[in-house]
Amino acid sequence: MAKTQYNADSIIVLEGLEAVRKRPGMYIGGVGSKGLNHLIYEIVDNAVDEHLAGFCTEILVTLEADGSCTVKDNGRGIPVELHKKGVSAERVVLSTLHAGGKFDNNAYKTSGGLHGVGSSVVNALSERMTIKISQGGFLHYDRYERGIPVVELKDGLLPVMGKTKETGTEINFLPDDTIFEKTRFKADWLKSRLHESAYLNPGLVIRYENKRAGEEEAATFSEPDGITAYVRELNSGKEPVHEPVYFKGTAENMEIEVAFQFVDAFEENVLGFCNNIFTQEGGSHLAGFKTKFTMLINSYARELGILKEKDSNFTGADTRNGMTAVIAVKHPDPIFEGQTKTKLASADAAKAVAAISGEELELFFDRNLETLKAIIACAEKSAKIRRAEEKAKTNMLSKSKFSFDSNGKLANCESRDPSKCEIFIVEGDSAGGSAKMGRNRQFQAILPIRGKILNVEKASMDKVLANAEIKTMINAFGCGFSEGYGNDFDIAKLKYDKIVLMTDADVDGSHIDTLLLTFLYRFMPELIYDGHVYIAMPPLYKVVPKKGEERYLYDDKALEEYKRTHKGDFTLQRYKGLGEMDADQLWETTLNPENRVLKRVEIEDARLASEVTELLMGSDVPPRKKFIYDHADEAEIDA
Ligand code: TSJ
Repeated sequence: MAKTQYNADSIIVLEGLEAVRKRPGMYIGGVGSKGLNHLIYEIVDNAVDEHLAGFCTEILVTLEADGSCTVKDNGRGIPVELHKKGVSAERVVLSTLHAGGKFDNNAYKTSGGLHGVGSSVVNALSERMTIKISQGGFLHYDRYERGIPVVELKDGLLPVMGKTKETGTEINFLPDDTIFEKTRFKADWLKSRLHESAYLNPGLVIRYENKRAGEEEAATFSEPDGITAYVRELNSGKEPVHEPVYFKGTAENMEIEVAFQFVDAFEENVLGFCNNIFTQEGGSHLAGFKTKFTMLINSYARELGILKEKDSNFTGADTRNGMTAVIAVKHPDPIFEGQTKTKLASADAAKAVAAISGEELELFFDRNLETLKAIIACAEKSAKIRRAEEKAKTNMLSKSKFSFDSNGKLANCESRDPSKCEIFIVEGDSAGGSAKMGRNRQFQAILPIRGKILNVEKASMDKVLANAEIKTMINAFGCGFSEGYGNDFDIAKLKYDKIVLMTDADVDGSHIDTLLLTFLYRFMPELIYDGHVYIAMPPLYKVVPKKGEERYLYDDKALEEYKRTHKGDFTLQRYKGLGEMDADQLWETTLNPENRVLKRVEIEDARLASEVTELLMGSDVPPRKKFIYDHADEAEIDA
């Protein structure tokens, strides 16, 4: 790997570290336990980067008895020589805010989001930090207090404490208790994160030691089998369907590694990493793998005659029924998005992962027919259950057309972090069923509603509260409601950041939107003022060109634009309703935060809102729909 030369240009001096101390949350996400532990990861990641650069094989992390943390590696040692600025390069590294990527010692340094904010941030937020660097035969020493150096330099250079034949960096730091709510590192979180780093870096040995009174322990994390061992560990205690499959490859300047294994269970556990960072919110690398995997399983299933001509394809979720997978990519310049900046947004990662997965999976399945058949059997099991569920729902629907009975109620999400959760109010049982299957169950809840919801403007209070759909919504949102004299509403208790109305773009759908918004205006107006209410915009068209990629188009303008810019033949499919889309299409077009179009419902103030409620109560439907969409259009598109 190429060495980076140090010069002043490679360091961007943004501002003093005082800025970090003023707004620590901006740099480490928060001043609670999560932000606190993040300090250690930030330092450890520097040592892991030295490993990735090819110079470090061992890292030791110690939770000291005095509450501080020590991280030591056997790399080259942070450079100590005189920097252009007239001080030791070490001073520049630890006291200058530098943008991720500009001070790299390897091509895949963690950057973007909360990652790679740099050791200087940890320094600024530490009551004290001491640094020992073994390099060039000497042990060099430095010390900071709240980011300010307290050791006197000689001709700009660090004092030497003694001689050594070793090389490496050792950093000890104590978090500042005037900044953090608590300063006790979470040992369990740390261990699990260190183990994760060991799985992702098979050549690296990470030793952990806890010297705090009453919790003394030591552990070594070394995983020469890498992510294959990770998948085995994730599946421990479950019944494996086959041995783990592993492959890697390079495409688009990215290194890609995949390991997966199916177990006999109805669950899917696909984890993604980019540059050793866990991408909690998923992203393009996972999308690339999943798309390719679904395609291949379907085409093999047809080739083998398991899917007959009359059978419809397995959905993506079918093909991943029972799958545990780890997908790790190394990207030279990743883009992270999402609420917690843990979603990989770089489109080239999807392409690269799909390309490598396509080649390698074909090679593997062609030689391992038994494994292939076992995996297809998992998909068949899922499809069978899915079809039975769909049938049961259709039967139910035809039996009791507009009743509000308890069947098919809220399918909640797993996450209990309201800032990440979304609830989709979905019109119709078939769309509700597809949405339940197509969603990301981690953070997306589905509440199917059926028929027309009660018009709350006209109904009496007890009638409103007796209504099943309304009761379910009030319970689901968790924040109570306010009405005239009584006010029970507490927005702090809201369980979802986004409430998304998902109805067909026709008269009935528009009527349901209106009724739902009326309900929200009257009982929980703050949800709208605070921007929690959205309208989903499913696509109107799908175009499939003779050559090139198929696309979903969300309005007539987009269709015109497409016709103008695409010369060749294409077929045009018009979507009339949500019910026409299967679970995967619904995910692709309307649920997936990467592709979907959401419009936020915005109302300037209460006065306007009450006028709107009146307007909404008029008898003629089209103007009401128009109002909602006109206003929705002013809102920002949530991408
Ligand atoms: F930055 C830090 F303080 F957080 C930190 C850095 C903490 C720990 C535990 C280790 C390290 C670290 C940095 N270990 N190894 C390195 N390597 C370098 O900084 C380094 C060494 C040599 C060269 C070179 O081009 O010769 C370049 C770099 C970046």
